[in-house]
Amino acid sequence: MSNFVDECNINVQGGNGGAGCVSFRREAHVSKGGPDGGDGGAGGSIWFVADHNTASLLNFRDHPHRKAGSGKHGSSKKKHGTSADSLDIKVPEGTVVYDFDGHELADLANHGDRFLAAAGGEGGKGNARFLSNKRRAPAFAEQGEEGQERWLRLELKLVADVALVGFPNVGKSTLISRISAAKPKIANYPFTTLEPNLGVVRIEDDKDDFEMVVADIPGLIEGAAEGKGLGHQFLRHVERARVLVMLLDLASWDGVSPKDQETALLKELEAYRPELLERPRIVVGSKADMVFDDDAQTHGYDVISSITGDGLPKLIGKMADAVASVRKVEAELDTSEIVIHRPVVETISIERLDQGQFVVHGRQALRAVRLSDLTDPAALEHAQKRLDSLGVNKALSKAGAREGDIVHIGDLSFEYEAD
Ligand SMILES: Nc1nc2c(ncn2[C@@H]2O[C@H](COP(=O)(O)OP(=O)(O)OP(=O)(O)O)[C@@H](O)[C@H]2O)c(=O)[nH]1
Ligand SMILES: [Mg+2]
Repeated sequence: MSNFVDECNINVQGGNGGAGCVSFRREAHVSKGGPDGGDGGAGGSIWFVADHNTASLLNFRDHPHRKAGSGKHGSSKKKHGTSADSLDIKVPEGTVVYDFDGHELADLANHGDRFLAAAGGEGGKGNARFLSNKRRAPAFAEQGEEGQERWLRLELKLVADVALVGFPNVGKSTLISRISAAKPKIANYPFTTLEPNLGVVRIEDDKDDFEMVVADIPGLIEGAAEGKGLGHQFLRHVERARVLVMLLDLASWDGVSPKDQETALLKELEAYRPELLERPRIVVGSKADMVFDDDAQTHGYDVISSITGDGLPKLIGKMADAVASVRKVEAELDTSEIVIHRPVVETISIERLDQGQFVVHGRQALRAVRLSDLTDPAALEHAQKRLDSLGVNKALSKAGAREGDIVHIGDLSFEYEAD
């Protein structure tokens, strides 16, 4: 069970920043007032947030794309565009985030841990920001930055919330196959299950979805704690489960009464690890369709039938309640700090193509040339100054650029001129 890995690929796209506005004040007696174009709003970022009520990555299998909203454009009278909200995507505790090259980017171990999956684009500055002593009427503004887009890979090592415990052949595998998408082998003989099966049980309601991982383990028999049967090696999985469901066969073929099954199971759990008796436990009789529904035969237990479905909603509800309250206690005990993972700050890098061509990479450099009108001489001058102060020219000469080589930054291409 410990190597049961849930995994998915997810595409995240931060929202684009809104464009800055080019606008001039209108006044009755002035033909062209000062620049008053407002800034664009920032695009929304996408965060992965570890959440203890999310138990699987199932959600992303069929819908792998997530996109945050874009910022609004700035407008005249220095009105700034509104920024888009960031988007929190809930992932289970224990989700590990990788890029497609296999590098681990984050390990969201505890409830509340956050990872910036895709940064939203910054809003562009309006022309009001480009006013200077020399430049009285800037006719350009910054365009919004595009949001970051990438594919990420998520992996989760599942740990069971609920373990199904019972004698062989009582219907554990049948139960998990009814309440989750797990497809274990089911047969009418003991020790059908040789390896634990995990299934995710989802409860969808209007407020919030609730998920829990259920483990169907091989049947336990008397003496399991000392190594009899198959149960022993799997008791350690029971050990990690938050809640135990003890399944008692109401129609046991060797006629062991449910009460005696319960007593024997408790004895095994205790012999293996006495603390297991403290674990929240739900006891339920299985195969209710095989007996008359009276106390003499159900022995006063809650009962289910995985064949007819009787009692399953009630059982699932009880399991969810028990799991939720254990998780709540854990969250209160949890003193771990919230880890915020930030992306590495991108610096400028130069890529050399053949035939005297160079590409400049880096967010700041791209931003310097992302202006609304690069045919405007003042805009071009502004861009060049910024590239210079970012050290782009130095970096180009270091990379071997010579007079006349072609340099590409974003949509802009120009001839390199040595100082
Ligand atoms: N009539 C009836 N039969 C059931 C029910 N649940 C399971 N069975 C049958 O009981 C037999 C054993 O079911 P399994 O689900 O394989 O039992 P298990 O507890 O997983 O058994 P092991 O893996 O050997 O421990 C199968 O023939 C099932 O069809 C039920 O609710 N009603
Ligand atoms: Mg089984």
